[in-house]
Amino acid sequence: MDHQGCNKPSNQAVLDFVAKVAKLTTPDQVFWIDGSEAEKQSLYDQAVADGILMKLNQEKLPGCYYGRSNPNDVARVEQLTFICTPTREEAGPTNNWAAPAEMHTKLNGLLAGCMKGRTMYVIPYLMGPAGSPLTKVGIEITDSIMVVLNMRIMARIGALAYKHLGGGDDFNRGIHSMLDINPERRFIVHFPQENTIVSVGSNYGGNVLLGKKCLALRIGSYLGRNEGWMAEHMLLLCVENPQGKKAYVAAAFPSACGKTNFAMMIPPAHFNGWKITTIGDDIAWMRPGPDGRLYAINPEAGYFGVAPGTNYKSNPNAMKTIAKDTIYTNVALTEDLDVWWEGKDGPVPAKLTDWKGNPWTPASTEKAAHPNSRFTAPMANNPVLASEVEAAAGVPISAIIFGGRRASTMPLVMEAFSWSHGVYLGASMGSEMTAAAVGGAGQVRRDPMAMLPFAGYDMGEYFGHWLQMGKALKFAPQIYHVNWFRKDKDGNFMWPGFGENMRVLKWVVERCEGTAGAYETPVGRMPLPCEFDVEGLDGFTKESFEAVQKIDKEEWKKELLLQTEFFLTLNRTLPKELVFERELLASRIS
Ligand code: OXD
Ligand code: MN
Repeated sequence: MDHQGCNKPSNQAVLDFVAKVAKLTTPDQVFWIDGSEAEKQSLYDQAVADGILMKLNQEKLPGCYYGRSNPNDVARVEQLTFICTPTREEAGPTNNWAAPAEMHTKLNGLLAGCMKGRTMYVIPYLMGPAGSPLTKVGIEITDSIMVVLNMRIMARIGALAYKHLGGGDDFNRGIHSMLDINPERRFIVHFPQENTIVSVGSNYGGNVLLGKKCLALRIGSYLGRNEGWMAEHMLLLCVENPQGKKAYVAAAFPSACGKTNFAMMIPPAHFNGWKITTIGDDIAWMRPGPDGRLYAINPEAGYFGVAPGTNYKSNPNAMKTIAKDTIYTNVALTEDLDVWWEGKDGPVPAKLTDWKGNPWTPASTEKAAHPNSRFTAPMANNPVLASEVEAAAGVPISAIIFGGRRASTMPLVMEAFSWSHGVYLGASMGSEMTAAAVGGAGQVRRDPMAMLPFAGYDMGEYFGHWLQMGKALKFAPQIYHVNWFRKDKDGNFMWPGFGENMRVLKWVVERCEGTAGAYETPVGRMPLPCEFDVEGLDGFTKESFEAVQKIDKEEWKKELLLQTEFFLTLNRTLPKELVFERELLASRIS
């Protein structure tokens, strides 16, 4: 039964786990993934033969493949995502909860016999560089060849995971079955106490690449609280100044606010000699180091990014990253099997096949690419990949940046007065929803630390853990809040964004080094207008800077009410530090 793949481990706990799942799901065969190049090619060939993937134009896009998902399965499903802790309180008011025993019974019913006629793949993987004390081992069992091919880009897979695990049983147990890709039978379920994830009924990355959102954020945040570290929805980058001095920055923005663009940013010509390199674009695992600083790793090995809007202006390095060895999902296809999406460079092609497989022309009323169409690309392709990405000890973080998409109220940049004020800035973070999201366009949804869909336990306790971590650090990073999206009264963006965000980043790192000035406002410290570099910015003057930094007390009073409304929902466990921070803010803006 298990003759394929040559990576059957000797670890008894893994063998027992796989045997138990095989007994329940009754696959025709078990395929032990070894992560080799030969295996990769045979899996791609199999996926093409089965009609699951299509080979793209290999002259234009060497090593690239294309897949379409079921139209009912194109995004993460927060309403079907569960945290099954022994009590509802442990999961907290921002998560869906079910009792673990009940949920196991329900899932076992769905899993019984579900792999009959299918191959069961066993993927051993590492989240984090081999040899890092922060790295975790996962075993994902799946009946989807798409999951195997995407996982081999997004994580370090194969024998190295068994080596890291040794003879122990400390690994995340992940079970995935597509079932019949039916939203009625779709559940993404986490059992934090059992270090187990069960995902059924979907084949979409965020729901099924279990190392990513499920392990690295939801289970990771739970493990981090117990073990004294942090799992965060953050990009990680290195800024190098013209003197060769490096600083490392982590930044949390909600989904679709430009994390990948920021992580791969090219400093504009004005910043001759400055360099940005990428450590991660989505997830950071951080823990205090022996010197009292906070050290971070990127647990992932690839980028699972949104294609629409990606182009040579918004992110030239991403365009280069996805030019080879990439899997595209739900984008549009040109006649010569190249990929296309809304916002790609160049003229709109006269004829395309859209993400559903239908003919498309510029006259069509529907989008050619799904708005959440994706690329899965190895980080090794990134022209500005930081060498530190493999550093087992991680990199010492100087600054943490929080940010959202806000048309009003929030200035371009401000610095927190202290760690607890910084935690408050993160905890009260909000971002405007797009027209597609429930709740209506322009409405601000609170998304604390960009972790609303990803915290694996009670949100108030999670804030408490942040405050605890500050106490565990001798040299805690300085915390900032940014908003690239403020608009003037005519609805125009007040800040050019993209590469010009380098001006804000420069102030941030120079503050951390103690070489840039600041002044205090009721909401945070701000760059001195006489110091903030606006040279070479077309039409953007010192006055424009003051306008984008303006604090409108009336707007802030409304903001405070909205923050209070959100905090009330977390009332049971909201740390008192945050209550006091809110009171201080209220008195400063009154
Ligand atoms: C992602 C997300 O896919 O945040 O990274 O949804
Ligand atoms: Mn994300």
